[in-house]
Parts: sequence; structure tokens; C-alpha cells
Amino acid sequence: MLILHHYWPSPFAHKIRMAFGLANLDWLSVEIPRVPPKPLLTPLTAGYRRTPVLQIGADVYCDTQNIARALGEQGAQQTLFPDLSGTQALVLSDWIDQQLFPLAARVVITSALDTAPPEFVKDRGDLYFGSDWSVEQLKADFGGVVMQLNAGLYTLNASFAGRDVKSSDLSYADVAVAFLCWFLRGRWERGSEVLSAYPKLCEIESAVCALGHGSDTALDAEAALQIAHDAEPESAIGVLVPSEFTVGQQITIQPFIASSDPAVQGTLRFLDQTRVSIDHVHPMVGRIAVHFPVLGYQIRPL
Ligand SMILES: N[C@@H](CCC(=O)N[C@@H](CS)C(=O)NCC(=O)O)C(=O)O
Repeated sequence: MLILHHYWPSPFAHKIRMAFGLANLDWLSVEIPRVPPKPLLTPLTAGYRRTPVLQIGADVYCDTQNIARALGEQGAQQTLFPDLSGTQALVLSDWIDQQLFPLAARVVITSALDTAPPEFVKDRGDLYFGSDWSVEQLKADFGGVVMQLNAGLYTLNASFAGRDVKSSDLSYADVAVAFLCWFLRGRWERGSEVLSAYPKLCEIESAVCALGHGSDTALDAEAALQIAHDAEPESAIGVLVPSEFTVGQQITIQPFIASSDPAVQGTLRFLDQTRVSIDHVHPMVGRIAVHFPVLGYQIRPL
């Protein structure tokens, strides 16, 4: 059973919820806090604190790129990535995550500086903007950041020129477009007005949103931990690429960006071109496997 650890306002979690909708999947929903501490999540992730996280028994998938691949492996390949579009969809999704989402997050957070709880602003500032960010700099940069965001939305919209958006043709690439629009529209007072200049993006957003988010049933965090505890990891073991690393070695894995994300630590279980996995033991979950993408994450020997 698919268990998503998330909170409803999370845009990255919404990307995966919409992927559930596209693939028409049933899933269990565990709500996690929006800011640390996350004591009922981090035993499952070896300390990774971002949202969302997908749990399948004692296998735990971090990062949406990795989660999307895992959903494909679980049987949703044809619905998420029709017509062999898998890699292209993941490339587009990564471009949106790396280029556009950080601009959108800046715009949303800067606009919310006077209303959002200070501890939320501090947490997200350290997470998204590196250690030397300041409120003054965010405000000073705002106009230029909105201009960059518009440039990105313009380019994305132009990339769909001539496409007839039909609900039967949607893929994970469209889900990646829709999550960005959903975030901007829902969290920035000018979001709808700005998006109205990009009609293809709006068409894609409404077609994806109309699919819903699959069928969710609420699950207690404690029950999810127990499910991990009662299961054994089922994912593959091995190092499938030429590498300095070997199975059984102690490693750390950390997002390769300026942020306050902690490094996670564990025993190397699996490594190929796209995924790195560690074995992790915690009294609340027993032995589990935690999976990360290789791209965007730095693996270091311990
Ligand atoms: N690269 C990650 C980014 C995830 C991310 O930044 N998620 C946001 C929420 S939308 C987050 O983790 N915020 C901090 C938190 O939830 O503690 C992914 O694709 O999953």
C-alpha cells in the first residue's frame, strides 16, 4: 500500500497527490507537521525532513523525482509516463523544480513576510535561501524575482504552443506544470492574474486538477511506523554503476544546495544512475531502506 507522509498545503506533496490522481491510485495519508520537529517522520527517513515522503512497507522514498520513478516501478509507468515519455517528463519536472519553484517560493514567502508565523519564515528562509538571507534582501530582490518568474512561465507556456490539451493525453510532465500553478494561484494574491497571461499553463493546470488526487484514507503516523516495523525492505541491493562506493559502506547523503537540510547517514544498500539507497535502523521502525535520487544529492563516505 502507498503511504504518503505530507501536509495538505505542501506544493511538492500536491505534485504527488495529482500523480496519484493521474494514475487513479488508492493511498494512505499521514499528515506531518509543516515545520520540524517531525518525530514521527524522521525515524522513517534517517533524518530527511522535507515533504513529501512515500512509504511502501519498509521502503521509504524521499524527493518527488524519486517518488515518481517509484510509482512508475509500482505499476503506474503507462499512466504517468505514456508513450515512453518517462525521462522527458522527469527532465521537465526537474527544470520546473530547480528553475521556477525557487522563484515562486521567493515570491510567495516575500509576499507573506508580514502575515506568516515568524518561525515558519525563519525555517523556510534557512531551507530555501541559504544561511545569509535577510528580509531586507528578499524585499529588495522582489521585483527582479517576479521578472525572472515571468520569464520562466513565458518559456514554459511557449514550449506547449500548438498543443491541444486533452485529459486523455496527460502525463507526469503536466502534473509538474500543474503543481507550480496550484502553488502560485493559491498562495500569492497576484498568482491568478500573473498566470492568466499563460493560457497553455492554465489549460494544463485545470485538466490535471480535474483528475483529482486518487482515493485517500487517513492513517495515524504511529500506524505507519508500525507498518514499517512489521515489514522488511523489498527493494534491490547492489552497486550497479562504476563507483568508489560498495554495498555495506557507511555513507552520508545530503541535498547539494545551500540550505539547512541535514545530511542523512546509513549503510549503502543500492546505487545506480538515478537512485541511492541506504539501510537504516531505528527502534521505532526496525530495519528499513531509505531511497534518494542521485542527481541533486551528494553522497560522501563517512
Ligand atoms: N526536492 C524535493 C523538494 C521538496 C520540498 O522542498 N518540499 C517542501 C514542502 S512543499 C518542504 O519540504 N518544506 C519544508 C518542510 O516540509 O519541512 C522534492 O522534490 O521532493
